[in-house]
Amino acid sequence: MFSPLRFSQSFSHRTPLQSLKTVVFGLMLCFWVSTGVSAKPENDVLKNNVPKIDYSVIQERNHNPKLFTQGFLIVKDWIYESSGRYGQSLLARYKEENGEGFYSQKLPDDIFAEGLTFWNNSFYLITWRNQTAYRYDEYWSQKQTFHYQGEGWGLTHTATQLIMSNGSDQLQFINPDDFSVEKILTVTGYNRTWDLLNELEYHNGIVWANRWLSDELIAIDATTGNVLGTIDLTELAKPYRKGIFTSDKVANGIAWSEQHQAFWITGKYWPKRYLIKIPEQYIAAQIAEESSNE
Ligand SMILES: [Ca+2]
Repeated sequence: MFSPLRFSQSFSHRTPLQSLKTVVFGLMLCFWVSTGVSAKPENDVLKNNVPKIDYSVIQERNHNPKLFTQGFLIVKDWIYESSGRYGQSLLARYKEENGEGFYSQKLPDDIFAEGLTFWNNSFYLITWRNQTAYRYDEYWSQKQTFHYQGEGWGLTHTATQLIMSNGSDQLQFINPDDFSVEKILTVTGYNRTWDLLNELEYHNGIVWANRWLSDELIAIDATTGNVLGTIDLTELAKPYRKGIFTSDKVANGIAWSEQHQAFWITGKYWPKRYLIKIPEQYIAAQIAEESSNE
């Protein structure tokens, strides 16, 4: 938008009255333009109505910047991660509190590791395009292999099922015994598309999801697929994105900390992880119970 001051200066050879008229006209034009811009179509208003979930960072810790974080979770005070890319994929673990005790186990070169979760004393790992999932015991000894259709992106679990994303707007609920798809939930709400769902974390009736290439964390009702709200991680991600559109260094990784009653979040190649506190209503279990009673 132009400046009324600069506009009047460019006509400085005119009389003071003419210049005043020019300034007044410029100000009116500015007002009209700004009013016009703020009058948004109804759909845009609806988009903006997605509830924004506030958060505060209560701790900050170093994160291994070599990890292309795909799976991110906590088991018994240890953070577990799966790191992606062909030829570089691995499983890693370290202490939640201080990052000490770092240990990693390389995966075969032809595997692009994606989501990781822990259910019934077993780790489950999915792969991007290998259409293969692996079950490991708690010491990462491989115990079982499964095959599935499509791509594998994020993985988490409820008490009875694994939940898997595949880059679309759908969540697949999977039987951990045979990896069969038992239910598919489409994520909907606010007239928006919620595709590119990536890393996941289930807690008390809500599936939390990163969206690829976005710094937006989504809260999804695990019973209905309705979006409950979003957390904007732009401020935390900004130093790593450096304003450049890139598929690297995006926010990816959310892990529930039972000890802190908060979520650790991180991103691909991020040198930091952050413990964020969110409002109690999104931590308690009422949302899923209310939904399932409807
Ligand atoms: Ca997770």
